[in-house]
Amino acid sequence: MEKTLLIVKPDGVVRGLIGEVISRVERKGLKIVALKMMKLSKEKAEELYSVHKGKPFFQELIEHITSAPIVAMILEGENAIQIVRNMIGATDPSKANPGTIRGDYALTITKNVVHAADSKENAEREIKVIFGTEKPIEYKRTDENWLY
Ligand code: 3AN
Repeated sequence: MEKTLLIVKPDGVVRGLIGEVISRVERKGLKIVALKMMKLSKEKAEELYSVHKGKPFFQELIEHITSAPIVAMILEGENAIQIVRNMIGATDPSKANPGTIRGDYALTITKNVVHAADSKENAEREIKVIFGTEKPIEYKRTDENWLY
């Protein structure tokens, strides 16, 4: 089953939105197979956002993501990557549709509450950065027969 990485960023954690984010993905039917609160080191943050190295907003991005704890989770489900991207909304909250996490809870592009992997390749890479060799936990949701 497809897996993706979703992160509640420091602004989401500090604003008390961890539960809101988790609640949305749970109700959608996605399975949380790993969950972790941590404070990212500068090195890990730069690894996570390596694709943005050299861009004008890189420094600000690293400063923000290391400014307070994050909550990272691995989510499993059919088409999980695209589904979670749809649920978080556009990167720029002023363009994110209402009903999406960023559309409902964010105003600015750096403090946009969540991060989610945007491809299979990035999901695998980002999961390794955050969870290392830690294995996702296998179990069944009671509603699986009604989701699939
Ligand atoms: P997404 O988080 O939607 O995948 P990315 O991966 O393009 O967006 O960007 C990662 C993060 O970098 C964004 N969440 C945002 O905080 C920041 N970012 C992206 N583009 C800009 C920009 N033009 N100005 C400032 N920050 C940006």
